[in-house]
Amino acid sequence: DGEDGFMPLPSPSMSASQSERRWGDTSSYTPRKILKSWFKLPNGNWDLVKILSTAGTESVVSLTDGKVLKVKAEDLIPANPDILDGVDDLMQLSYLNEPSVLYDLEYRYNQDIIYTKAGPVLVAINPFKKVDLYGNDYIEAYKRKTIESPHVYAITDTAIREMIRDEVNQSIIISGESGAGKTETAKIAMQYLAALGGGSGIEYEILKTNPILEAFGNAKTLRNDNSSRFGKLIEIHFSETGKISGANIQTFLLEKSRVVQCTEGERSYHIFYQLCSGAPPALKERLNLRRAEEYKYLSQSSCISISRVNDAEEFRVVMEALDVVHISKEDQHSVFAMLAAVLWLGNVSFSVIDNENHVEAVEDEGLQTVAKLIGCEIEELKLALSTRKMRIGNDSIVQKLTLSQAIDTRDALAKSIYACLFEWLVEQINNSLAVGKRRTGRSISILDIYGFESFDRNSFEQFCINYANERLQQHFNRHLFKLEQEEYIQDGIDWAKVDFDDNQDCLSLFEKKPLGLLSLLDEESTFPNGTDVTFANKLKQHLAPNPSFRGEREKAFTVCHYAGEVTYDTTGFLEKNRDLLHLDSIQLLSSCSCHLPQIFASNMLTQSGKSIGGPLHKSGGAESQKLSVARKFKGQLFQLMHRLENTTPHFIRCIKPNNVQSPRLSEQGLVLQQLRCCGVLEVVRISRAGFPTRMSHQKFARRYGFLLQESIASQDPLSVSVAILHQFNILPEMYQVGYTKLFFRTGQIGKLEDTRNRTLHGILCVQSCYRGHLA
Ligand code: AOV
Ligand code: MG
Repeated sequence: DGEDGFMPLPSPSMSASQSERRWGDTSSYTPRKILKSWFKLPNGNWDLVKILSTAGTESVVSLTDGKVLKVKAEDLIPANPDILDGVDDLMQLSYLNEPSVLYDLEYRYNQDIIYTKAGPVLVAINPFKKVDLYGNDYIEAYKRKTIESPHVYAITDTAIREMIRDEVNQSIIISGESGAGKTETAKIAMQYLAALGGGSGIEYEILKTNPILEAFGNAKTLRNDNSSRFGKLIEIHFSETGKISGANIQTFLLEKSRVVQCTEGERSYHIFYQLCSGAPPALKERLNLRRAEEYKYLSQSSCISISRVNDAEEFRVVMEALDVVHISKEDQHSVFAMLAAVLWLGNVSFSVIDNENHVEAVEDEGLQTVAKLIGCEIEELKLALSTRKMRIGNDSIVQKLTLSQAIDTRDALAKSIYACLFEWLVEQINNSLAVGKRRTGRSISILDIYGFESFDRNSFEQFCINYANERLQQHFNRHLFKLEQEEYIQDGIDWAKVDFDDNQDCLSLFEKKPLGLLSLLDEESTFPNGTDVTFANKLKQHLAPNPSFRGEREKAFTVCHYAGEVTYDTTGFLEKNRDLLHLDSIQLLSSCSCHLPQIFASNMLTQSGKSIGGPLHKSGGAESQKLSVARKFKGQLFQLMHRLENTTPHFIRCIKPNNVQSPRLSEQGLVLQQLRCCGVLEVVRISRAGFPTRMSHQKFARRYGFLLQESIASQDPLSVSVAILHQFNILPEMYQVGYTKLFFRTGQIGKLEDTRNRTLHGILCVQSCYRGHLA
């Protein structure tokens, strides 16, 4: 209070919305003394107004366009003095309120400064154009610390230093809505790591995994022309000397429905279009490749090309990258053959053969080419697509399929081949990246998953994606709010608690057993008679009291996510969650003469714990039994969180300034909504009041003790620590001494580190000079 020397006035009643003011320093605000204020215009935008006079509860203000207006004093929100325009860190703002934060971010964004710190979090606003902030000169400058401006390079540099200093693994966790810039940010971080930790050549391989994974795992959606349709954690390993020694990539739930079906205006995976337009003539001929337009899977969404993207050129890049990560030419050829097989499968058609509407696959170019590409007899393929072996009692019978059953079978085969291909490719890449056998156990992991999505129509894929984001948000909350504050209280330092939006309610809605979204989905998926309708009804019946849940008309339901409400349509939920591939299809793949289909089949069988010779199935379906998709995904996410818990996290929040992917356009409402829901503003408030750096007494004494100029009586860590603090003139308000740790405000430990490094460097120089002299 009174940080500007003004007498605090009684708080005005909450008239500007609660959240606009919630963390604003309203109590120290008096419109009479401050000339500039924020006033919300009828169009919802904030205007920086001048206060001309104030009488009672009313003020006369002049708007930026010159108009003069009489307004309620309580509708004015304090603006910061000009000297604080465009500060690097939102923590430095005297008045921390929504319009001031927006103004700061926009002020910087308009000068192409897209990065800003929000306390410990890096905020990155997508420029949607090339900005001159990257490359070797910048990397060098951040390495030498001649630039201080917030940057992905700076946060990555901190991660490297802390990994070495604290001997703790680090993680860089990137979040934000779809299209906000996570994948680009992850690549920028990798670029910096490669530049600093490079030398062995493995860093080059690591960078080349990006074009490969993007080609096979990214696609154009309505939100983002290069949207990641899988989650990725890349763990980069370091040697004792701080050099990259290898890496490992873990991927999460690829959206496989996209292979056979996508919304109007979206595309399937980039690699298909790249292959069709970029394959050299010989390859084209071997795969019997056509133009993308001629494949049903690619033409159905009326979107073949992306503006400013040259698929043929991208294909060249991918082929080169495959060489770099040591995928042999033969394997590459097999990969392309699988892709072509998927495309041709989509063109397989069926004709009705009897009056019970049973069908048979038409023996045309499509069917023939698929058989050739995967290496099986045409007749076998035809059978696998048109019939199903069933076991009833002790008898095995063959059932013919109807058109819709046959199409489902065909599409399921195409999806499985693609998903297996993706997994196999990641495995090959990992084999190649695992060269550094002498592991030190030190690593930096970068997490880039699919961002929160809300479309007009949301299905099972959005359900999984948004659930993952909900988990990640909790990790963020835990670290920045819960753990932070718990630590202060535990260590007995003065601290007033800050509230934050917890998303536990929403997570429980998903995870509670037995009455949560995931459990109910699994339960309904195992009922032979379960349908999307019975599933939706069950949700409404059991989850209605949960504040994060709302039943909708017909088959829909709404979840209140931390990032907003999303209404899901349950159509296809059960089937996508079961994700069954008929045993006939698996058997077909295992009998193929090409090696990839065989590998895929055996992987599928291991996952479902079945062997081919074993019994087929109970009556109903000869399908492989395995974990449901949701269950498996939940398991993966728990494992991921567990891994991240053992690292020091560094958070980057990407913000999407507009919904049309265009440069220079920043919509206040959209930016604000993202800042609000992810808690960035509360983080700033905590950090401003808090002590982000901490070190145990022992560690502090050990690390800086040798810098003491005078010897002290007691050698216990606390006494040594206090002596160091005195010698370096660290002001009392800049630190607190806890029971076990020392807590510092931002920037304090930096001074000590600099002195330590300089001193150590001096000692090393002296030693080597001395040795040189002796020799
Ligand atoms: P996302 O990863 O957050 O979305 P991307 O990283 O794919 O978003 O970014 C979307 C697009 O924004 C990119 O293709 C670039 O055109 C542009 N972009 C983002 N960051 C930058 C930058 N630093 N400089 C220049 N352009 C940028 V999703 O994967 O959809 O959640 O599932
Ligand atoms: Mg992405």
